[in-house]
Amino acid sequence: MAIRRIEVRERVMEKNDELAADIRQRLQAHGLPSFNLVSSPGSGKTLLLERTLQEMGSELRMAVVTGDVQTQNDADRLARWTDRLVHAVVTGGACHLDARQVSAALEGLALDELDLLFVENVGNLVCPAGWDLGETAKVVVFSVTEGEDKPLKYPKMFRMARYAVLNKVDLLPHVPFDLDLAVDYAKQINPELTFFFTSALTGEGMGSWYDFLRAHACSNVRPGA
Ligand SMILES: Nc1nc2c(ncn2[C@@H]2O[C@H](COP(=O)(O)OP(=O)(O)OP(=O)(O)O)[C@@H](O)[C@H]2O)c(=O)[nH]1
Ligand SMILES: [Mg+2]
Repeated sequence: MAIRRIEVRERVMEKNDELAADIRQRLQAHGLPSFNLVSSPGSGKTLLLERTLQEMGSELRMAVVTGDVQTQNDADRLARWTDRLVHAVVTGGACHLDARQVSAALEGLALDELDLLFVENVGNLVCPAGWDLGETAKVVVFSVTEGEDKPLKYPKMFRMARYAVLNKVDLLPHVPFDLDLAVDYAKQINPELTFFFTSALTGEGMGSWYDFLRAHACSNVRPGA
């Protein structure tokens, strides 16, 4: 029984990797970068994206696929800041998005009319690490209320990510959190990580995040340009 279950899981992962490769090819054909935001629940993924849509929406054409175990609350929040479709994937219990769900969401998007694609994964520091969604890079969002040791306790997520957003820096005066130590721990796990220090609430540090997005955005020609 146990052996059979392992085989099934391997087949599921194999199928996911095939679909992810297909997504990556489709996005690359449009020169479209995609960032998969992963974090523990409540670190600020949705607020970061809300502010990004609000403040960068006139400059960059962005679409979001957002996953939640239950409710489409995040999609409702995000839809307030964009006229583009926000895809809500309700996983119905699964603790991560998979490539099949992202692939289905892409069917509804005009990829050649976008500059950036975001995926907001289910809030969980374990499961989403192992699932390739065909993204350009995973961005781990890590807030100052979570404790400095999270990179050491959940190393796979920090190893799989290329970028780390240290969010809620507005709360630093109120919580015992050593920012340098947190960065040090994260770098022990993944020396390649590039960091952003933000408050999605006050807007502090968002400029560097926006510069990064500008630098990576696809320059798909706008109609009439
Ligand atoms: N003080 C402060 N609060 C923040 C910041 N970013 C998010 N929050 C608050 O933190 C809570 C969770 O934020 P969300 O954006 O819903 O977090 P999330 O990562 O999308 O959560 P899940 O989708 O449930 O995993 C909300 O009450 C936000 O207003 C920040 O930079 N500073
Ligand atoms: Mg959210």
